[in-house]
Parts: sequence; C-alpha cells; structure tokens
Amino acid sequence: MDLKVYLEERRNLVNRALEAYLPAVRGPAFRVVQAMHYSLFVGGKRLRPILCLAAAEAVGGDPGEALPVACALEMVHTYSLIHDDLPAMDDDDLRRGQPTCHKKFDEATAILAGDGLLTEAFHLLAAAASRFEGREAMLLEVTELLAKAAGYRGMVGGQMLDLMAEGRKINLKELELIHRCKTGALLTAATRSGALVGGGNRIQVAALTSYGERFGLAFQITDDLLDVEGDAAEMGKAPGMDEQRQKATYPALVGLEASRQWAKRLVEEAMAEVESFQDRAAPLRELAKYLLVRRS
Ligand code: GRG
Repeated sequence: MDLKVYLEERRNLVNRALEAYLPAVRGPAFRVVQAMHYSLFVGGKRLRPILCLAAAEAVGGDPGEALPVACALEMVHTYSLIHDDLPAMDDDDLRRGQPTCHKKFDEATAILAGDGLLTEAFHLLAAAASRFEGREAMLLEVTELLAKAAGYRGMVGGQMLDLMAEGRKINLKELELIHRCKTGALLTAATRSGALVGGGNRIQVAALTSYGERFGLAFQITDDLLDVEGDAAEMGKAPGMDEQRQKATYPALVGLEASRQWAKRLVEEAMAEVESFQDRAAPLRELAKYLLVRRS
C-alpha cells in the first residue's frame, strides 16, 4: 500500500467531517468559534483520528462509522496543543507552522478555544448516540475511555508531571511515566476506541490497545529525536527547544543511538501485535514504520 496516498485520503475524510462538526458559524460568541476553527484547521497530521479509523478497519469495521470518535480525538488533541502553547506553559509562538492560538487571537480567547474544543469533543460523542442505536454501551465505554485518557489519569496528569519535572533530574522510569500519560494515553485511546467502534472482540481490542501503547512511546521518542535532529521548516516549529528548556528527553537520558534503537524495537513490537489481522492491518503496520522516518 502507498502510505502517502492513504494518509492524504484519510486526512481529507477527517477534515471534511471536522468541518461539518465545527463550521465557523457566525453567532454571538463568534470569536471563540473562530479561534477553535483556526487551531483545528491551521494544519496537523490528523494522526489520532487516522489511527482510530485504521483500528476500526483492522477489526473489519466501517471506518466511516468511527468518524465522530476520530473527530473527538482530534478536538481533544488540538485543545491540548493550544493550552500547551500558552505563556503559562510552554509559551510558544509557532504551532503547525503558524502563529499559536494566543498569538493569533489573545490569551483569554486561546484558553476559551481550548475549553471549547474539549467540551465539544464530548458533545460530539453524546450527539452520536442516534448513530449507534443498540450499541450505546460501546459508545459509553468509548466516552469513558476518552475522558480517562484526556484527564488527570492521562494527558492532564502527564502534563502536570512534566511541569513538575522541569529543572529536576529524572530517571528513565519517570520519563516513561510522563510520556505514557502525556502523549501515549490519547494515542492508545485512538486505537482502542477504533477497535471498539469497529466491533472488535476482546482479544482484538487488547491487541490494538497494546499496539497503541507501543506506538505512543515510539512516537514520543521520535518526537524527542526530531527536536534534536529535525528541520524547522518541515516541523513547523523550532527544534532545540527541549534542550533550551532543560527538559528530560530520551536522547538526553540514553543518547541518540540508543533512542533510535529503542524506537525501532517498539515499532517492531507494535507491528507484531497486529500480525494476526493480516491485510486489514496494513495501514497500521505502515503507520508504525513511518514513525522511524517521520520528519514532522
Ligand atoms: C495542556 C492538558 C494539556 C496537555 C498538553 C500533548 C501535550 C499535553 C503537549 C504537547 C507537547 C508536545 C510537543 C508533546 C510531544 C508530542 C506531541 C503531542 C506532539 C504533537 O502531536 P502531533 O505531532 O501534532 O501529532 P499535529 O500538529 O501533527 O497534530
């Protein structure tokens, strides 16, 4: 399969659905909707929604059915990026190659745009109930899973741990916990929720969860490597920020070569998890391999 063609096709599918769920409608609070819309459409690889659709497909489901869940994942992700870029957190000027939300609008609007996207994600899931008649228990499980992955048990907790670790020496175990929560939880929720919506059985859901966990960690390691070796134009943000902020990273803790080897091993393990899905998991296999060569 041609991963580039697949990604392009899936990105378009997700973008069309996002546009339908969040049109830049005029109204009394137009400014916040405009800010939400701006950050959602300013760029982005749509990795989490694409993983969700690919997991649904891997268990024989209709990827189209998973679109509300896929879009909810992207909304939660975009909210986290808006808040992460705020002066109180990473204080970044560029995201996805364009001014960050608080630079384009203002700080208060950016906070509200993040809040609006997080809330809208859960509205989207609740509003999708009519599309899942007879499968409400599954939708509830997916909703709970996204809430746990986004909240203090997952991404928010990971961000807190990350902030508390700044300027302090941490070990590999602590670093792994931060990343499992901060980045890994949402990526794992993407493949697990896709498997659930696609109608996978418990064994399949467990395999795709495990794939997501390995993918998530490998993604973070390659993110750290990109911060050292990446190109500003390709990434849409400046490299070298981790070192400047004295953040603990995999390359800083174990070195570049050991980080590359570790990412490679995690990718191989992720691929092994989906071996039994045969051709239907071809996109998941290619996505895992792509981590090792990604430039953004
Ligand atoms: C503020 C609650 C809260 C959480 C923030 C995700 C996150 C937690 C912070 C982002 C910081 C960061 C750069 C983490 C590294 C991994 C990561 C999430 C990168 C961005 O994800 P991509 O590459 O971005 O999928 P695009 O723009 O392609 O969607």
